[in-house]
Amino acid sequence: MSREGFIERLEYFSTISTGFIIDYINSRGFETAVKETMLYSVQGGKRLRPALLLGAFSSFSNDSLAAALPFAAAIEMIHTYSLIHDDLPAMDDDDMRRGKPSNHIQFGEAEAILAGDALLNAAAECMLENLVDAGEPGQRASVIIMKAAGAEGMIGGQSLDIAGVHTKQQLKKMYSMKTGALLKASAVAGAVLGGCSHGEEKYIGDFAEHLGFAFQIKDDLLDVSGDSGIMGKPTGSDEGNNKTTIVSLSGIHETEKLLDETAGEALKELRKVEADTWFLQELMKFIDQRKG
Ligand code: GRG
Repeated sequence: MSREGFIERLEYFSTISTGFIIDYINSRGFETAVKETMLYSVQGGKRLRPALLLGAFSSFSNDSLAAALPFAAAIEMIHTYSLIHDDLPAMDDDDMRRGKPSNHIQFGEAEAILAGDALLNAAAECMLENLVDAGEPGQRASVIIMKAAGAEGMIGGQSLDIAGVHTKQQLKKMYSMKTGALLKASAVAGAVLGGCSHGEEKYIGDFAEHLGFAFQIKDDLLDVSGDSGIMGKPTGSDEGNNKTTIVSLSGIHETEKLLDETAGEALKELRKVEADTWFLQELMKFIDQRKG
């Protein structure tokens, strides 16, 4: 499949998951300020997690994507809630997100907290409403997603980050929970919904662990050398906040080498899977080469 074919597919996954999320929020029976604040933050973003979920699903199933869409939407709503809460003054205190003022800058802290809470709740609702149709794979996918978002995954990682990390080992553990867990859950939930075997689930999980680490390595590199216009947020924030990152511990050259090695490891795992994983392979390369 060509690079153009990949970008077309990525945009398609992004369009359908965004459409699903916006329709879902709009279709809810409430007309309070929180609807506007939720809709504000779900717009924008690369939709990497829905792409991973839908790409993994398509590797194992030729069925309509409709079966996987509620789960892709749920994971993106969880990711968006984490960004809203992460930007709050009590957390990372960031004023810009997705190329516009962060939710709390636009609407105030109280509304931003509620927008995040409501998105997390909507994610659970969205999956639960589809459990009858999605059957046992849907139940497993829901558990995979909610666990990855919780204290064993993303929230636990945020807690480790707040406590402070100083060594490469601590940093890797923190990254694997804070950002890696949700990325891994996206790929594994998609594969499970698509009907992968037990063995394939393990390979997809290992692939996604490497992909998640590569994503974070790239994020650290972009913070020192990225284009803030493309990224939709200021660069240099890690150094400004005195944060330990892979770049601060290893330097740019070593970090670039580590990124190549980690992306290579991810692709190696995919070669163990018999299903056609072309989209996931291209997504790994896209993350490696992304500029924002
Ligand atoms: C506050 C509960 C809570 C959790 C926060 C994941 C997380 C935990 C915070 C995110 C903080 C952050 C900016 C980490 C750097 C890596 C990262 C997740 C970047 C944003 O993800 P992208 O690049 O964003 O996929 P888009 O906007 O494209 O979706």
